Amino acid sequence: MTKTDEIIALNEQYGAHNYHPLPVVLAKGEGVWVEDVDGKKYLDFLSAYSAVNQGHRHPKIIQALTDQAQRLTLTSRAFHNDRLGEFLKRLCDYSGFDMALPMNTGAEAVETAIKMARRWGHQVKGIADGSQEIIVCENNFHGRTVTIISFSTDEECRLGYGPFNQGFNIIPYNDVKALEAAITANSCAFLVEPVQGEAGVIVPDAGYLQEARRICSEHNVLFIADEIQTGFGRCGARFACDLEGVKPDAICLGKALGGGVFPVSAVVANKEVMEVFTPGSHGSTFGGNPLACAVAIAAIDVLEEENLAAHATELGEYLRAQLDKIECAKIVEIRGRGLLAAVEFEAGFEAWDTCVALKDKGLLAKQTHGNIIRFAPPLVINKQELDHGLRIIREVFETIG
Ligand code: IF1
Repeated sequence: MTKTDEIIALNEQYGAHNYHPLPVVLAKGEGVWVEDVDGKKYLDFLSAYSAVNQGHRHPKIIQALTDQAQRLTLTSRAFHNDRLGEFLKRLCDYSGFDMALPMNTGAEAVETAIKMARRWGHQVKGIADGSQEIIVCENNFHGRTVTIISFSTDEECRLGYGPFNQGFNIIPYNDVKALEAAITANSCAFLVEPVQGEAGVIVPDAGYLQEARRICSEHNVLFIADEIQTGFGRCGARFACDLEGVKPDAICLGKALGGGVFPVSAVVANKEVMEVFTPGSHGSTFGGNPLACAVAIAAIDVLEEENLAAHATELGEYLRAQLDKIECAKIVEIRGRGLLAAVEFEAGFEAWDTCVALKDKGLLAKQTHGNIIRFAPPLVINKQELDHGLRIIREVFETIG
């Protein structure tokens, strides 16, 4: 048995089988590269689902982590810590909002936004408590808590997990008429991914987000963007909503906010909305811990100092243009924003073997919905590395037929 097989066997025996990973066991990472237990190197074209935008073990982020680890790591929110204020200010300056509420995982940020929207709906908009409605989109992915999967349309995520939460109204994505029609006097928020990630990098029509924003404003409904995957430069701007000149009422953030080190998430909003939270009404043991704050400040610094959003725009256009040139009859569409790209193969195509072939040639990517492969390298990737990745992709795709 190889080392790889041994470790996979351990995972299989002792770990719940809630994933089906590619057969590769990673042991090291640096920048856009990861290395398996046998020392074989791979280009990471998944970036931990966009949590590693700054690249693996970015020196500045690791420095912030180790410096802070020498001083103070966790206090709970029962006391103040000397890094939290600095982090919140940095995040508010970056995002253009008044206030932030720190949590850990993306799902917690979404849960926080749901609570905020419902409370705002009751206390500010005057909806009877318990009647608040949140409008969401088909094929959404916002996380895996019971509340969040209550409004998922993916049966695999929901099967056997009922009873579910009420108060969600599901409409088609990229459909402003459906949004307008769905709004009632009880609507408190519209929660939307500016580009749908898990659905397969679905980019809405130009003007969709703007129209949705306008409709929400007109009906006094909060426009809440889930930028957990699309934010922090991934789509070629600080936030994907920026690409459309849209300013949400609140944004859910996570993934790359943790700099590829550990979970840091947050909701940002303006004062009138965030003010609904009062002491005791929400919280988290780990949210806003000093180690997370130090890492997140460095994570944002790196995005800004290295101009990673602009870099993602430039290399993203190049990536899609090059993917477009690949001759493979089974490809039906190439799409994306910035360095969040997807190749869709014809219906029924199973991309697992293709991902294994990519892996064997030294590039890691994962399929979604069987026939879509997502390419989302760390934003620090340079042109040479991207070309190297494209060579591998071309070689594999051109053998598909
Ligand atoms: C898994 C996908 C990506 C997210 C958006 C909230 C969350 C996510 C827009 C929750 C998380 C994940 C989680 C991961 C796979 C991954 C994913 F394939 F499911 F869609 F990124 F593309 N909002 N996305 O994309 O954040 O609680 O996980 O920190 O296996 O569940 P989390």
